[in-house]
Amino acid sequence: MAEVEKNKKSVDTASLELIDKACADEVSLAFDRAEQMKPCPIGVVGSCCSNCGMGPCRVPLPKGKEETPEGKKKRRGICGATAETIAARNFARMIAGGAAAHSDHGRAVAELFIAAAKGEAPGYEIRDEQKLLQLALDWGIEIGDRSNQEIAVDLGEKALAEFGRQEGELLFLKRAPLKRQELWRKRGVAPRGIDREIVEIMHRTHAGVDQDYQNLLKQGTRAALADGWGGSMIATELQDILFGTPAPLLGQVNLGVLKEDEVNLIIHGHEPLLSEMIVVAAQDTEMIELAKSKGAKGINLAGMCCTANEILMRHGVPLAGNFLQQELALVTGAVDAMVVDVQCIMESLPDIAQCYHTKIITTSPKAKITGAIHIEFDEHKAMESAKEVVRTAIENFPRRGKNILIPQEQHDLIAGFSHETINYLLGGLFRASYRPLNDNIINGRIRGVAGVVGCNNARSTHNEGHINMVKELIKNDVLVLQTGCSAMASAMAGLMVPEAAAKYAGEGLASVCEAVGIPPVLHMGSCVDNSRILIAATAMVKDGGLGDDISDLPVAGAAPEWMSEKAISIGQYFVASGVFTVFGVTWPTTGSKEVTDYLFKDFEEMYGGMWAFEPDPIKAAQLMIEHIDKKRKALGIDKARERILYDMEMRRDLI
Ligand code: BF8
Repeated sequence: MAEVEKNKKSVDTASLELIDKACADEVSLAFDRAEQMKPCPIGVVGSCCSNCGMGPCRVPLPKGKEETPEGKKKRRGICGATAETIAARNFARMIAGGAAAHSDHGRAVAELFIAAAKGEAPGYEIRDEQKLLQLALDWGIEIGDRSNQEIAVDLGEKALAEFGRQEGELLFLKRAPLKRQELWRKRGVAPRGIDREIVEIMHRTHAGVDQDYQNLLKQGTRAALADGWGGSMIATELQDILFGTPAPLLGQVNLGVLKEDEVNLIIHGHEPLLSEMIVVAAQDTEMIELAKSKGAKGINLAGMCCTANEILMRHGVPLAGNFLQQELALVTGAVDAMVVDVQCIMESLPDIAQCYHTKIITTSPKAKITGAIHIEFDEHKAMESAKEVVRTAIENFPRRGKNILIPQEQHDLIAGFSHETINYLLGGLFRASYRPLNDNIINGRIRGVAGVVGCNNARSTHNEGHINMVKELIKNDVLVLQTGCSAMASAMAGLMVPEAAAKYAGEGLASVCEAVGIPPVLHMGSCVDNSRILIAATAMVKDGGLGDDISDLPVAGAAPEWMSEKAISIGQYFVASGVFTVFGVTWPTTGSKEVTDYLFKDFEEMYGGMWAFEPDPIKAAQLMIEHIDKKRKALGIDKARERILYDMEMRRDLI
């Protein structure tokens, strides 16, 4: 493989080493398939409709031509659907897919939460009592002298009812700034039940229903808000109560976390319900003894994708890698089992596993893969399920072959930056607040805050977009909050340790990070934990001095390597919450200028936040900085940015 070509696949040396090994082992990877199969040029811009049996209808713009009134008339599907309707329907369906994935995750958490509170799920217990009581208060659940279990049953049932709420508004909307809530009501996008909004997208995008692209996008917005301020937020909050709210801890990232002399079990997917129990099962003496009897020194757990983020944030379990590294983990030849639940799991895994010795284990009745072993996770007997998974990995250890390559790369990172932790780190236990952050934004040491999130995409160089964008932002004094695969990319580049501030951040941001003792890039968790970023933004508004809505804040969002429908839903709820959000790689509505302009321009007037598309991560970061500066100007704090060298005493004054 030519050097240039190889380097285009990833910027991570561990990944490049394994891409070479896969080539030698004749294993086909997503990187190779992306080269062999180019995207359909009509589908990629949202101009293909396959919603009925008369199609698929393709309505592309004539090549190299601007839209003409005559041409526009011709761009219709068999049913008469215009290019605008088709692009908007496709976009809305992407939101529905993404919101459904996050929200069904939230529902599974709510169901386990209720079972745990009723004592029907042994092994699970309430870990964050303070958060339980706070949420019960917020939702008007009686506390009195009731036990935590009684309160938790009511809370879980109320959370579960949010999915099927037929009327009114989701309870968590009340957490948003008042002005934002009013805007959602005025625009008619304050969501009812999460399921209802998703079903309504599927109804409206059926052939012959909603044929007004603006009206379709309105429903898309409503469903996306039901994800961010509903399903995802429920998942995050209930997980915190049940498994513990994350606090800063040291972790490691990259495929170098695998161990040659231990049983390697990778936990991959999204819902932390089973993985929490696997963490406990792997520490069981019976399991450790079994591993030793098979010749291993111990059991090494490592995470992949968002499950990795969940168990890193709460237990410090190392991160093996992000989305495009799942196949590469198998190529090491050192993974004895990979257990998966739902979302972002490549169907190629069992095939690749056959070239080595790895067992792929599915656990969810919602996600089976041909060629995998299925060990169904039963929350009522969670420890039994977890032990069976761990035992399967251990028993497979002696089958490990000699064709092994574990790359050296692994980096330290500090994770665990929940909203509560940031609040505490900034303000202390008794005066926890975002005030110091706001003050440092107002005085210009911090220029603004960016959320950089989302996936890897085999159509762009693995991790390059994330790392370049984040470096550009922190260099320009923008504090970066991260989740998902994006967070892992930054961690692999060494950006999530406190020393990164002096090395990569601008002078102002570095001085604040050094004074508080935080990295310039904060890991806030998995993709459902983007809800933590919404809460952080709201806390900034509520602490004062930066306007009275999220759209007034000097903040921006991005997903430079997005690929999942979940990313589209996340982007849409950020935009509708007032955040300028820029995506890289590709944009799925460019087949219709009207639809794209509506999302990129008109949305700003409607919601204060809007979309943008820019595949170059540095240019995208500059767009974000421009937006941040625009907001600073509107707040009258643009003059405050000064350039001064700080001595120790001045640094102490920063906090
Ligand atoms: O939910 S960032 S590739 S792993 S979709 Fe998937 Fe994208 Fe990674 Fe997590 Ni989020």
